[in-house]
Amino acid sequence: MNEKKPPPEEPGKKPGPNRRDFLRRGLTVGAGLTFAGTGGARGEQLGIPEWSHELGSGVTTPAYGVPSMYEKNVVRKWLPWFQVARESSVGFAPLQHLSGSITPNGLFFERHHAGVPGIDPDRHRLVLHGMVDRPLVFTVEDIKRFPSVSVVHFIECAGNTAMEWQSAQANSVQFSHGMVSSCEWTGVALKILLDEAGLRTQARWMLVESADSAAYARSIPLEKALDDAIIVYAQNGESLRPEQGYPLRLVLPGWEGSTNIKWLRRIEIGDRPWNTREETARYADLLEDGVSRQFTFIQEAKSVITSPCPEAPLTARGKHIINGLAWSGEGRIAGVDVSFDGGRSWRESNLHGPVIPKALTRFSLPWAWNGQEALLQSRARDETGYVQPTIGQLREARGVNSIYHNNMIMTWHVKPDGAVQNVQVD
Ligand SMILES: Nc1nc2c(c(=O)[nH]1)N[C@H]1C(S)=C(S)[C@@H](COP(=O)(O)O)O[C@H]1N2
Ligand SMILES: [Mo]
Repeated sequence: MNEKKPPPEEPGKKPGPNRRDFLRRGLTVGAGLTFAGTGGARGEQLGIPEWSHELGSGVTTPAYGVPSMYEKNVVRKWLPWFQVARESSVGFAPLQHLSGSITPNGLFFERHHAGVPGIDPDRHRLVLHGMVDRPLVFTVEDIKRFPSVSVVHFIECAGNTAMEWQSAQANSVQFSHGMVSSCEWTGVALKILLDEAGLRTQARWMLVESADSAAYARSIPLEKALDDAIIVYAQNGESLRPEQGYPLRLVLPGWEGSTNIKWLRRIEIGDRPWNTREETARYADLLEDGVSRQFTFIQEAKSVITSPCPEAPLTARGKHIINGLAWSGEGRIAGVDVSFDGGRSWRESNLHGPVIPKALTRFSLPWAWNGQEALLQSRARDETGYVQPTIGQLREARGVNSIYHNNMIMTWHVKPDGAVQNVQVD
């Protein structure tokens, strides 16, 4: 399959001798030009680069394309001291390198509680049982025969930005916010499968369980299951990646990452939550007074500036575009305000459409930077009227024992030399 055969000549498209001569002459002229760099300070001699006078490599090898060799630093990263065992691991998405609002599949953040199982789709089954009239077993092929939907949604781990509850920690947008990503998901509305099985009248909750070795599981109110839950098999046009749940995954738009069960094998319908290990020992918010908030499913509005940021400092004075990402688990982003003075004054940024509910939305604002210090912040608002809180407001409401659901306004301190540092302003 991967033998290198030259592609057949296309007679109609072959450049004639005249065109070639012209190109050669054009390049020779270009070769002597002196270029002023963006800073204007340093001129650069540009010769004819080797790629302009050598044949390229024919059709792409490897057959599944990979990014340019010059993009090798655009990768997921993990922290050596933070959950890198096979029992529990996190890979953070490089938000500072991304454009637009879709995360490429190979850069989607990953969070596993028992590693990535290597599931053979032909041997995988999805069981739907419990308080239903007709228990059902689906193959992956069965699922693909139902009418499908393709929708763009973010997934964010409830633990994204967890390190910042007590003080500024991660001097990196990849580590402070890289547990959010967004894809176009393709699959079947869960409601269709539930209708097929027939819900009993007492049915209120469902248990969703994984085929990984941890049998990772969560309880989900049926209201959500019947609203916009999807059983997905594809992301951004191709089958789910193993690390995103191949071959079947539950997507609950706008709800905390941990409810989006990967490698989904079982749905049980019942009349109350199961209180799984994930619900009792992991995904609860402990408040200052000892009360533990359970089933805090929604990822509320949040935003972060991804350029500039600690990984992308300002390298020259003059015109810049501040840009970043905003999202809300409640619906559409209505607006994102940007502050240069740590939240004392705000300017409205531009949203890059289409603004899709429960999806990442890119925002930007031009900025002339002349070496002045700044405390850069972004503040998202969503269509429900909710406004992203400050860390002070969050601590007042939830104390500092919390791990999850930190959607605070992030502050980047821009220094006179253009370096950017994570700081906290109440
Ligand atoms: N089966 C299974 N599903 C899972 C997990 C897991 O470890 N096992 N992790 C959950 C958590 S905590 C998050 S944040 C998301 C992460 O999804 P991703 O790895 O596709 O980014 O998957 C959720 N679904
Ligand atoms: Mo998570």
